[in-house]
Amino acid sequence: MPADMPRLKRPEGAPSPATGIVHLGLGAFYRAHGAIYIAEAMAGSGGDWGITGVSLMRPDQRDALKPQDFAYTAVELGPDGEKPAIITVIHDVLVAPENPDAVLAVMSAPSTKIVSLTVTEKGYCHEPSTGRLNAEHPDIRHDLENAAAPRSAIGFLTHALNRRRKAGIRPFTVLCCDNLPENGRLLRGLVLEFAGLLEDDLRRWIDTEATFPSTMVDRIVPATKPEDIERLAEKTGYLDQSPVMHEPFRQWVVEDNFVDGDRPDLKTVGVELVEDVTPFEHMKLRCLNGTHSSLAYLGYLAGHETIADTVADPLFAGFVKHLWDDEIVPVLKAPPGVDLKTYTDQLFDRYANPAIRHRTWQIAMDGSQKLPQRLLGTVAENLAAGRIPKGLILAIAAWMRYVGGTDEKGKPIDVRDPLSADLQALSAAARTPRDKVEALLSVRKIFPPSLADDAAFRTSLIEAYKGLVDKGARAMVKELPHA
Ligand code: CS2
Repeated sequence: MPADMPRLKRPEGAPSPATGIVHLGLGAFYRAHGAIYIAEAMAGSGGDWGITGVSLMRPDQRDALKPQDFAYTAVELGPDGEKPAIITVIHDVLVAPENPDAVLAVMSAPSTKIVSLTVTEKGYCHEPSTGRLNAEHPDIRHDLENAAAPRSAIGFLTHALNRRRKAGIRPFTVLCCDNLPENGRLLRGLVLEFAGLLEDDLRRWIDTEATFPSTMVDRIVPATKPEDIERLAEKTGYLDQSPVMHEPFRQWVVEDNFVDGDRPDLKTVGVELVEDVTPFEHMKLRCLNGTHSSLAYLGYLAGHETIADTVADPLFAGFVKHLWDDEIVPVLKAPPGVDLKTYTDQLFDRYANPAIRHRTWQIAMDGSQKLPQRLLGTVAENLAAGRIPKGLILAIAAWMRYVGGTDEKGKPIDVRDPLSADLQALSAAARTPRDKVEALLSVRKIFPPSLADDAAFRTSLIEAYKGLVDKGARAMVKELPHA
């Protein structure tokens, strides 16, 4: 790339609407999904729905985007090549630790109508197995004492809502866009729990006045790699330090429950506005994210770098179809108007897209926060129906092997998980495969007792884990039906 390559700039005449939305957690996913829908809704129907992004931890996004006036390129990676589009809907990015007051100020401005979030599963400071607030979490403890300088998403939401209440301003709608079951209801529960620890009146006000619509979000957005930046520069002739790469497919299902009905015109840009998101969320979390995690742990152990590489291996292609046909779909209720066979066939094609280099290692991150909603519910429902879902159980065993921190060649694995130190220590302290499985099953933040104590589940999990140690991931996948 030539050293004097011009930097991407906000195009002349791009509209600059006032901030109507504050988004917490400005990662690649939101910039390739929600932000694009909002930009299209405004282009078609107008409205002041400009976005102020907030990074809760690091300054990287702001530092990359600011010299570009917060414009960035979204690159669609489809079968007929790469299609870049310049997105200009974000007009400021704040870095919360640098100036938490500025974040609270924009969240409590009367023009802000929606606060949306993609802070990842661990950003909710909750217990994945129960959905309750982890009141012992250091950020939660800090935020209960520091109304003017919170750290967590829950702290920012509640303290900003409190500022609005005290100033006589209507609350904003809280729009959760993370892959959590009934994400709006869950987040509402967490905010109410936190508010209740502060002040009963605040809790009551949020309970009656604010809304937390649940959403189902879907688009595969692998992390941008340095070579993506280079390739894009060569193609476009400008340097974008923070483009996002995404597949053509997208879906957003949203409960139409906004404070005072105030929202962008989402319907005209393909957002499905429904009364109950739950069946859509279950379908997506279990069919997509559940198999994504299964392929990530088993694929990683088998030496595959990406999801596309993993399903290009016929053994794993058979495995994932077996998971859908025999273990996941039989215990799933289809959302209205959806044929699950068509849905999972399409999922397979999405995984197989060779342009999407989505690393198994990336998806393997934060498994302790993902397992319950992605895999454990489906396993429990199979067991209740008298079936042992051996494929999903093998995936859980692969997660256990993965968090042990050593791969099949004896090399260390870079395990990224908020519980990684505890999980690795538990695994290391146990001697036999049985002891290791039992030690990890005792982690109550992940495994509810009803599942951990199920004898058939335990036996099958120990068998699977032993098999992974003795024979390896590929051989174990091979032993399953259909594979
Ligand atoms: C993936 C998701 O990283 C992961 O855990 O399973 O990010 C997945 O790509 C998206 O949910 C797709 O909508």
